Amino acid sequence: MNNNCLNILKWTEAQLKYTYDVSLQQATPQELHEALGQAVMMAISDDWSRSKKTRMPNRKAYYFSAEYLIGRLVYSNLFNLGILDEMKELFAQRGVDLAILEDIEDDALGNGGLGRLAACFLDSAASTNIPLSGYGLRYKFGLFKQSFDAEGNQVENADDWTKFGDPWSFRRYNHTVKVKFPDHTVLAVPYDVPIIGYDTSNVGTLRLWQCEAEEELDFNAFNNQDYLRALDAKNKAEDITRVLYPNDSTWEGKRLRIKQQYVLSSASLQDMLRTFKIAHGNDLSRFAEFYAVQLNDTHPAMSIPELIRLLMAEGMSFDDAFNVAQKTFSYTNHTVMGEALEKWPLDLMRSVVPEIVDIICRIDEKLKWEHPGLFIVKDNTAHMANLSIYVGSYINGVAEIHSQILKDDCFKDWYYAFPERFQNKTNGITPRRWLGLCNPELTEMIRQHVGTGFLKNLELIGGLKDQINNGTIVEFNAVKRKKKEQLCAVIAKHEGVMLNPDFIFDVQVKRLHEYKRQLMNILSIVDIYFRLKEGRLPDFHPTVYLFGAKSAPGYARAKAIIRYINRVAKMINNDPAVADKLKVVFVQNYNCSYAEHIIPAADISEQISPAGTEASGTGNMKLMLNGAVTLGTLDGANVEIAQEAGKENEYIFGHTVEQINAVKDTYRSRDIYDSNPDLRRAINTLVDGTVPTDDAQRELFHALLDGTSWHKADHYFVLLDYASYLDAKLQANRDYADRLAFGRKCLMNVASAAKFSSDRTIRQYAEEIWHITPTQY
Ligand code: 26Q
Repeated sequence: MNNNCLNILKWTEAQLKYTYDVSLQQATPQELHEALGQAVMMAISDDWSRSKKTRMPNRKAYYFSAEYLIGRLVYSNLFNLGILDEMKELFAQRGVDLAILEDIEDDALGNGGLGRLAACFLDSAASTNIPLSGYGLRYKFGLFKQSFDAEGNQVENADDWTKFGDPWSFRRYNHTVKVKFPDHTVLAVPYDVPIIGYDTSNVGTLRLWQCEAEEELDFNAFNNQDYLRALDAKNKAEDITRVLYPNDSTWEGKRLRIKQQYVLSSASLQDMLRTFKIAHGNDLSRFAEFYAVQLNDTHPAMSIPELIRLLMAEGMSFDDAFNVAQKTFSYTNHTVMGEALEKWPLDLMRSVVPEIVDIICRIDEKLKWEHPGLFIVKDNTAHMANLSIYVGSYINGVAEIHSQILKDDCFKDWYYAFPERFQNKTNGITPRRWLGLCNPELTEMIRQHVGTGFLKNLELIGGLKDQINNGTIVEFNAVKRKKKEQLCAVIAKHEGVMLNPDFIFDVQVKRLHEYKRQLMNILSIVDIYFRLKEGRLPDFHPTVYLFGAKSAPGYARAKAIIRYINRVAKMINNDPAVADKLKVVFVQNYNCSYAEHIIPAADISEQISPAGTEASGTGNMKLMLNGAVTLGTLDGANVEIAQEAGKENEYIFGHTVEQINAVKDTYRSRDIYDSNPDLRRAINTLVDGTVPTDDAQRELFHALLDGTSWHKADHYFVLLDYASYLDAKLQANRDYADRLAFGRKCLMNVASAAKFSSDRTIRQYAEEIWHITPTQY
């Protein structure tokens, strides 16, 4: 038995005793989590400090991100330490089932893909010894918790994720920095989260800033019995990191959001300047020789003017500071959709960060002098993406097709001026969490056929391709069946719905957005439902359609779609005529931990955005790695998934980017509605009383068929792609009957997923953008 494990157990028991006065067996899940977390922190502390020191002398990279969706840390940390099974065993011997920690809530300091990508990157960098640290914000409330009311509405509840403590971070008050605003100065207090590498003693760091007041209590006001005002400064400071903005994919011009972005930028850069001086002395002109900063979208783009400001405050000229900044920063774009691009009104910005605005304007003048025709400031508005391209070394998209669209379309003029800056870095996912941890059964099966090492070197998984035969397919199908049984238990517990693991599991899990077309999915289900009742699909293999998605709280259309899906689910699930054929489940509070249950059980992965809208997607990769076939458009990373696994092993449908561009100006959804009676009947259920209707559903109906003042009808081409979508969906359903042929497709997906390891992605960032090499131990 591993010595480490026994120590951790011993320390856990000691912590429980002296902080809660309980035994291992008496401890609540929260108490056990707290104590075990502290014990693990003790166990890794030497490795952590050694890792920091070893990195010190060389060039390092920093990931600046407003979001980190790290999920539940307790299992993944034990997993990466290689002791998860042993610890489970040790606890079991003492009558404690570590599964009780399933009650522990996720760290959800992110919305979706962009935040989860940041977490995967940190895992990959730590595991491959790449010297990368993360900087972010420690929101008091992460992404809201979601439930559904009796009508099927999304209800949001605050995610008070630290209410039982936070054993996975250390508060480092001695590294506190001050961040100045015109009307107050706040403290940014760092909390360091260790990023434990897999199969290495390297431990990386995620440093999260929490805002606090310099003076928590105004004693003058207090003495005058003005108790509320006595706390003004405290609240005003703490407000800044109070809550994560729950929008993904739409930009919102809120002043508090500027403050968040500025705190992230300023605090992180001040911290880097401090460590620079310790390691390399006072010659700040050499800053970029040692530090590279990756901007995770434009959310931290105020770092660019802020670095220039800080360097000028140390005596550097504007031109020299500009050059340092340009060599330091690179920018990753995560969206092609106009409404997501950050454009800040200068007046609003000036009222919060006046000096930053002055510097942006100075940069803009320089740009317009050098490149008339390009701009950062236009109509008194700062375009943060343009700023990031201009004062940066590289800009990259997150899948081949996305990076191409950036060059051809969104940033065409910029590509013309700076072609050498444009790169692609196709996204990836960490195989530790998304295979090893969430699917130990499949991991073990793969190990038996290709040996160990593939969780660290996913290229090895390709070795499976030669071993796909009836034997391994049967084995794979048995694993899939087991994961479905486990998921059924989870769904029974959390949703109170009983599912049958013999059904096909068809899964769409991602944020709720019109462009992701959950509406197209549910319309096809309604269509299938009616056809089944008419006996028109005699050989239909029983299928459960699973949805998991949160809507931004202010996004009325997305909320209407959730409600409609829930109403359809209720109708179908209560209809005995289809009980043995069809189920629809919309799980509540889809998050990282739920994903870890759903993804291994999926047969079909729905990736159905219109071509040219989803930058990459990463859920598509997680589902592929766990042996689901993709039912998808040629959008984002789906293109590369089909390339890697072979188109014959996916269900690709719909218009391509070129085809959409060719028809979009003349496209009339109503013509399709008029000519396709099955689709018409499905769409009519939005308004005809088949399920309870309401104004918002009527609005969805009209948006599909008539358009609105701001969008033409069916902006996301639901009707355009519908027929080929349904064809592909029904084809997959027929193909499933041949369990060997279908299982072969699934295994081909598993065996072809190597490219989508975030280890590969992060290595490419290191080599091609940051120009850094792994630390040697
Ligand atoms: C911006 C300003 C104000 C408030 C919120 C925001 C905001 C927050 C989050 C804007 C966008 C986001 C998140 C975007 C996102 O998750 N994009 C996804 O990034 C993934 C990783 O690259 C891709 O796989 C997805 O295709 C992309 O949608």
